[in-house]
Amino acid sequence: MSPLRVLLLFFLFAGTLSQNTFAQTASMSDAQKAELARRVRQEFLHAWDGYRQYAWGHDDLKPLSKKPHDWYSHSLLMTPVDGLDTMILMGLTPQADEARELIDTKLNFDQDIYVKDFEITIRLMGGLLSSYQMTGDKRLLELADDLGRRMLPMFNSPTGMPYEYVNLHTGAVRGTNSNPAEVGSLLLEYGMLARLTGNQMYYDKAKRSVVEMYKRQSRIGLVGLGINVETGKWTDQTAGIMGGIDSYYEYLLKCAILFHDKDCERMWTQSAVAINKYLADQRPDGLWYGQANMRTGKRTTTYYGALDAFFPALLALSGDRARAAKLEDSSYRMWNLAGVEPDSLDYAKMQIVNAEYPLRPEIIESAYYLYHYTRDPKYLAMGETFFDSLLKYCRTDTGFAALSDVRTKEKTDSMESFFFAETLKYLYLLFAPPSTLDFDSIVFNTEAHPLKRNSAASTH
Ligand code: DMJ
Repeated sequence: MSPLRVLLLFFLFAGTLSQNTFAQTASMSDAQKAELARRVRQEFLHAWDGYRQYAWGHDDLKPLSKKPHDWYSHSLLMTPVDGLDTMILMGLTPQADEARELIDTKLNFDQDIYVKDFEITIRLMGGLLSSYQMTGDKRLLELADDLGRRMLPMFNSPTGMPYEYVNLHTGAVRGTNSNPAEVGSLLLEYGMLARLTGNQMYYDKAKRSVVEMYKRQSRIGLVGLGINVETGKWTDQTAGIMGGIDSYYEYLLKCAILFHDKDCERMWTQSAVAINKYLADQRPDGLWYGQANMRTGKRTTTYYGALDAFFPALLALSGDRARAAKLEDSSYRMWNLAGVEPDSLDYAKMQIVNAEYPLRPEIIESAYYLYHYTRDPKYLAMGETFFDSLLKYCRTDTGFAALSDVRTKEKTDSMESFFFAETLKYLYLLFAPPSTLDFDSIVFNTEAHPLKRNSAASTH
C-alpha cells in the first residue's frame, strides 16, 4: 500500500478526517496518473476480451463458468451497448468499431419480451444516445428511436407514471408497483431522444411522470420507496437516498442542468432541503444519510450502502462540496471495513447488513466528481484503493466477478454491464487527463453515459 493511502486510512480510522488533513497529501504526478489510467484501460480490455471470447452477441459474460448470460429469451446486447462509449473514451478503436458493427447489424428490439423500463432506458437508450453523439452513427439514433417508440405504452397508466415492464413487440404492460427511481429516471434519456429526433412527446411523457411523482411527495417534502402507478398511492413510506429512490433525485438536478428546465430545478432545490433536514445524519464519526418515515421525518433505520454512495457526486454537482466531501469520506470508511464495500451497512453500529458487492461504481463516481471539482489528491488515492481491491478480490482469468460476501471475498458468477459502462469508466476518467472528456459540456445519465449539453437535432 502506498504511503499516501496508509496516511489516508490512519486519519479515517482515527476519526480526525478533515479537509486540512488531506490538503497536505502528496499529489500524484501526471506520469503516475497516466500509468494508472493505462492500467485501468488494460483491465477493461481484459474483461472485454473475456466477453468477446465466451459471450459474444449475448447480454453478459458469467466470469466464473465462462458462459454467456441473457436477461430475456433474446439478447439485447447489454454489454456491448453499455460498454461502447467507454471504449470510445479509452481510445479502444478496433474494439469500439467491432462492437458498433455488432449493434448496427444485430440489435433488434422487435421482440416479444417484457423488459424492465428503467434498466433498458438507462443502459440501452442511454448507451445508444451517448455513442451516437460521440460517433455520429445514425443507426444508433434510429435504434434509440425505435426502442423509445416501443416503450412509450409504459406511460399509459391512469397517473401517467410508467408500469414497470413493457412488451417490446405488443406494447402490453405489467407491474403496477414501482418506486421513485424507476418512475423518475427516464427523463434524461427521453428528453435527449426528443431533442435529437424532434419528437417532443418523448420529453412530455417522461416529464409528466416525474411531476406526478413529485406531486405525491409528503408535506415535509419526502418520497417513499414504493408507489402504485395506477392509484398513485404509496405502498412503502420509507424515505431515503437508497436504491429505489436514488436516481429520482439525481434526474431532478440533472434535468435542470441538461435541459434548463425550471420545474426540475425547483423540484430538486425543494427536495434537497428535505433530504438534508430529515435524512442526513451527522454523527461523531462523520456524515451519513439514513432512512426516515416520509410523513413524519422520524428516523427509521441507519443504513447506508454502495448505492447510496452516488450521493457525494450529486451533492458536488449541486454545489454542496462540503457535504459531498464529508459523505465521500464516510463512504471510503465503509469500503475499508472489509476491503470492499458492502451493499448495505448499519452505520450506527458499523455492521454489515448486506455483504454483497456486485461490482458497483457509485463510490468511484463520487471520487471522480470530487477530484474534478477540488483536485484534491486524496481522491486519487481513494481511486487507487478501489482499483487495487478490484484487482485483488474480483479479477478472474476472463474478467471480473461480483462478490457474494465482502467478508469472505467469495466470488459469484456475474459481471454486470454497468461494470463496463460505469465502474471502469469513472476509474479511468479519474486518472486520465481532463481533456479526455469535457466534464462541463456533458451530463452523465445514471449509467454513466455522457449526454451533450449543447446537442442539436439530427438531420436524418
Ligand atoms: C446502475 O445500473 C445505475 O447506476 C443505477 O442508477 C443504479 N445502480 C447501478 C449500478 O450500481
